[in-house]
Amino acid sequence: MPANLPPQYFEAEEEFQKARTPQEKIAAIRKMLAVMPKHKGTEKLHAYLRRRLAQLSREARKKPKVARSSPIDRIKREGAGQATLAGPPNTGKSSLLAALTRARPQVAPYPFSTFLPTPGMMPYEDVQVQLVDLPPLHPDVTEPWVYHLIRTSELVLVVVSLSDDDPEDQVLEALGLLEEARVRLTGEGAKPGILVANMWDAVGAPEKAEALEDALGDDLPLVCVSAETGYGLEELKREIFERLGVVRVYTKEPGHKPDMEKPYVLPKGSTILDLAAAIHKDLARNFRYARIWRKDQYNGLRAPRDLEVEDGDILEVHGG
Ligand SMILES: Nc1nc2c(ncn2[C@@H]2O[C@H](COP(=O)(O)OP(=O)(O)O)[C@@H](O)[C@H]2O)c(=O)[nH]1
Ligand SMILES: [Mg+2]
Repeated sequence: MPANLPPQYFEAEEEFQKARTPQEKIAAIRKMLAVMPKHKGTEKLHAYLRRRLAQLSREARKKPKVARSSPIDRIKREGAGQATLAGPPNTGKSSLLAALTRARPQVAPYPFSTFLPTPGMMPYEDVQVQLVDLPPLHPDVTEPWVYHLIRTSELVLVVVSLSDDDPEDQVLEALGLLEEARVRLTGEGAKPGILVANMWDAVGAPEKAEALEDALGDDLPLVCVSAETGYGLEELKREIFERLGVVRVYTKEPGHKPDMEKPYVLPKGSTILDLAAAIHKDLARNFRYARIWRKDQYNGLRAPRDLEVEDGDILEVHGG
């Protein structure tokens, strides 16, 4: 039996085709059902449209998928490792990021001027280290994502100010807040950290730095700097690289000079086989042997695959 559908039905069908949202589709189907004559010939179509309508209503009731973006999504890991800048308000964390990288975070003479994590790349010799500036640590206002970024970074720079009356108190408060957030920077098995005493140019800074060294020097390496004058920044860069726990390994092809431009950066404790895997996974599988050049020690010696590589090693890896 022919359905004999009226022209309004086909109009509604066209609206359905063009509809983008479940709501628009539902409206079009309701219209199709409303204008459709009801008789034996339209029974099946009617049932089909009712089913479709129920399905679309279910879809429409589901919560719309809003893209919830977290500040963490702003940080894409890059370089030889990641160090976070943590500490009380107004100690010069953002100023340090600006002094060590090309990033231009907001620097302000008042506290709580940093709201979002800001990454920057710090050049050190032939590698780059990612520094991440953060809002300050404070018992009431610090959001959980700040601690999350600290926890997942390789190194924490605890920045305090030598212009503060009591920098030691600043350190203890920061370490306490970090510990509450399950980030322990002192003691056995601690996460790598550096105590950065900024504002070396402030009046009375050397005396306060000495007191800090006496109180905490055994627990955390202390580096005194001034983001303003640049004092101590080279030492800080070196300390950052050293505390990241990585080594740079250079490679060479047989009969060629080594590539001293682009080192492979590997975690300390990596072996020659780990290096082979970093070069190419097939090379680790087909590993035959390697030759190693190490300052004052090896000069092209054949080395076993489980030899630990050291910073500055040059390796020639042979696969089969
Ligand atoms: N004298 C001096 N002032 C600094 C130094 N580093 C930062 N400041 C100032 O301290 C204030 C806070 O700096 P900022 O980087 O915003 O601190 P943050 O809140 O820890 O990010 C600003 O007015 C900076 O200009 C420094 O080494 N010496
Ligand atoms: Mg800041």
